[in-house]
Amino acid sequence: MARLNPALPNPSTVPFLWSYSAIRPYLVHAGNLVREEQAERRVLMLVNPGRNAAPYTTDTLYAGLQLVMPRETAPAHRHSAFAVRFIIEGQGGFTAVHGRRVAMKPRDVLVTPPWNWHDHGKKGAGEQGGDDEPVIWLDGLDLPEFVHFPVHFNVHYDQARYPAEDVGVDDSPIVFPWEQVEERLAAEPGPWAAVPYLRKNGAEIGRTIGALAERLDANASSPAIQETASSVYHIIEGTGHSVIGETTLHWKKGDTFAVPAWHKYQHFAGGEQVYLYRFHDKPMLKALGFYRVEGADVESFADVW
Ligand code: 1HN
Repeated sequence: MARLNPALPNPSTVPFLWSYSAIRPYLVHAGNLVREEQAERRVLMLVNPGRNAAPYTTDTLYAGLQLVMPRETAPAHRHSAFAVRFIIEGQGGFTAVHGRRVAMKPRDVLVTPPWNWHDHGKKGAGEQGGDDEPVIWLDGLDLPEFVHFPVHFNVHYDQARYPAEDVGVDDSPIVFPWEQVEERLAAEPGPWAAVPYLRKNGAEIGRTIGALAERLDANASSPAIQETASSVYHIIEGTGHSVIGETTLHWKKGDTFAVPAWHKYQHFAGGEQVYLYRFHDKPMLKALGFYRVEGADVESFADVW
């Protein structure tokens, strides 16, 4: 009974940082080792040492780095899981989502809604906009939920690519161009600002997962927050550190870190401007009635009939 009714949230995952410069060589090595036909998706899973098993980056969120080599196709499939992708590096990457192909530009965010056919590719040297380098992005998926709800479906399309037409970034609801996000952040007052990625109708990008971008001016800090949501953060630009519970994580551009539920967290920028990308499980927690944040009136969490 006590185990089922703890006094406080008790996530198993721990605050943890994956250094881009430390893990990128393994991903690039996998690009040469694991052939296109051997892997449906070539991903370096960011497995939290607190659980030591995929798909847990936090207890409710999966994060991983995905790599596509020039002229490759990560073949078309569709699944119940939702995905949000932050493009880290590489020119000439593209993703086709349910019949519409869009460019994957560094710093843009792209969404793959549930049950949409999707395949990813990358143009090679000699193709317009392509070169010999891989494209690399950060995937965020709601995969841990399907451990509790074992109802996940994944099907393969019978060809590598689902038929798709090219669509401009401005005409696609699944792309969030960085230039627009940067402008919105610049328009916010104060040394710390956060702007959410939202659908045109104002809804969160996913039923399970939401995302936002944050700006911290040089030497600024974010407000300290303790909430039942967990998050994955990625450093778009700058250096600094975060205090998460009892842990301090120092970060720089390209790094990714996990913030488990109910660990008080706060970010501190170094001597230059910082941009952070974050995805979190707040939409799911709110839908289920599990969202709670320290400092709010606890009586407001009573579901009074
Ligand atoms: C998946 O389907 C994708 O569709 C990315 O790009 C990462 C990690 C584990 C299982 C399925 C994708 C994934 C994945």
